[in-house]
Amino acid sequence: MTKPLSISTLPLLSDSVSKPNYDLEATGCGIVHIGPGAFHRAHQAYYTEKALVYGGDWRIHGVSMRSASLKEALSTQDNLYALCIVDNEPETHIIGAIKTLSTLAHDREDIVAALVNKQTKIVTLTVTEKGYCLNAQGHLDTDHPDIKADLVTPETPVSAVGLIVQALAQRKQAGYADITIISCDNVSDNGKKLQKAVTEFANKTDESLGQWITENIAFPCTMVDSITPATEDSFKANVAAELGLTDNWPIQREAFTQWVVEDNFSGPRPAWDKVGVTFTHDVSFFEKAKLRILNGTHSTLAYIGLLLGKETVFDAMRTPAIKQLIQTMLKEEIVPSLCSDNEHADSGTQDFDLNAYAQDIVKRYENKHIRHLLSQIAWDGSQKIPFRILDTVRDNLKAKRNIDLLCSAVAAWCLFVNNKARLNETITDPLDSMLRATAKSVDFQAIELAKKLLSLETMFAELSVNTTFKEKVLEKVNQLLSILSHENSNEGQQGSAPTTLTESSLDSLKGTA
Ligand code: CS2
Repeated sequence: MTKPLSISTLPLLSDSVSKPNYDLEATGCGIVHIGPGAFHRAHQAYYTEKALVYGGDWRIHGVSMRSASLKEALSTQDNLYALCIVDNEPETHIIGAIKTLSTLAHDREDIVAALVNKQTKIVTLTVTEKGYCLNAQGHLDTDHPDIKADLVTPETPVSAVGLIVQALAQRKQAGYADITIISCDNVSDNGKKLQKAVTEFANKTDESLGQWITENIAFPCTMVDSITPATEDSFKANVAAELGLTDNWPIQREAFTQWVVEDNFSGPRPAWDKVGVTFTHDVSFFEKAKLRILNGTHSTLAYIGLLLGKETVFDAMRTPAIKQLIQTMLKEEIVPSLCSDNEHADSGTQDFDLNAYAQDIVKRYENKHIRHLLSQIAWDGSQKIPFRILDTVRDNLKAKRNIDLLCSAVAAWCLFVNNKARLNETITDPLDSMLRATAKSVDFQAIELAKKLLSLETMFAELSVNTTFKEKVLEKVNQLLSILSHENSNEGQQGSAPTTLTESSLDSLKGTA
């Protein structure tokens, strides 16, 4: 039987696998990470692993807010795991940066103790968009069930915001202000939004705590980037064959990785600057460019690709009509929304070549080694679309630029919701039951559903009453329906599946302005 990966089996690995190059047992924790999913393990933990070579007690205590599956999976392997770089030049790294894993339901006291510990100087978070419990205006959503519960019983929080406030209250008492709280999620102005959510929560329990947080605790903004598909069973089997050891939860990512962090810390940090992390005084332009160019087109690919029967980003990009749509969307609707952004003229971003950046991202989508499921990217659409698509729509409406393809992405999401509801399949989205009930209430009529979805204030904010935007999305729903019925009838005639689009199939979605 194959032995498990662990500290004692590390010497069995071949030299081609990189291993922790510091004293694993003697190195303590200095970071608490909330939400240790695949992205954290492939990104921040990777940078921290490299920085550990420069010394310091900077290992990570990972905290899962809900699921115990990671803690269970890695418990038999000393929390070590393989990170595989799947690209033209593959690499395998064993990451040892995560020293401890805890879950809120089982280890609440240990988690709070770790957050309050004097040695903890950094808290990082990857809790996804929904984990911030924000309303459409970017404030703490006090109607959110988790926030409501935490305001009633702040000593047993269930939200990340409530947990951070609980720990900061104790750090205030102890006089330990030297801690920096770093959001690593794809949320625009992520640090500022987290700071707002935390101080708004704190003010509701104790105003002096809110003030102490505002005056002492830094919440730098960040831009994080690396494409990290979820782990599938076939990948696990390949990793076991390569290592000669079992790993219950290896992870993979592309070779490209980037982390830009606002240089605003309340205390010390690992040697991240020596291992490729960029520190700058203003992250917002990087963040906005990445969210709109990468995540905006990713979500578009997901909803349009799934409608057209594609499975992965690679498959979708191999379809000329879809690739063309993405290129046009970048050139005519997304990149211009960033070029007119003069706010950041002094932040060294004037030289940023947005077109080259966009083309590099398109190339990354064409990485044949990555199997990135569109269904994974389609998760949580109600939470992602506002940051990825709607802010660009707002800027374009203001500047009287085209919004046709951005609205096509929103229209494709409406059809995606309708299809899932009709098939009675769960939608991975916090609004799942409401979305499906709405589709059912209109008898799965796509246009009627789109009208209802577009009036959701929580998702569309002021756009929920913007006639130009709403009419454009409805026009795109109609166009997509007619493209789909045309494709399906062709398919029927030829008796072949799945649909193969012609180059011009999606042409009608493009604007004419
Ligand atoms: C993707 C992102 O799943 C998704 O929604 O768009 O996770 C994307 O792969 C990363 O942001 C890339 O940095």
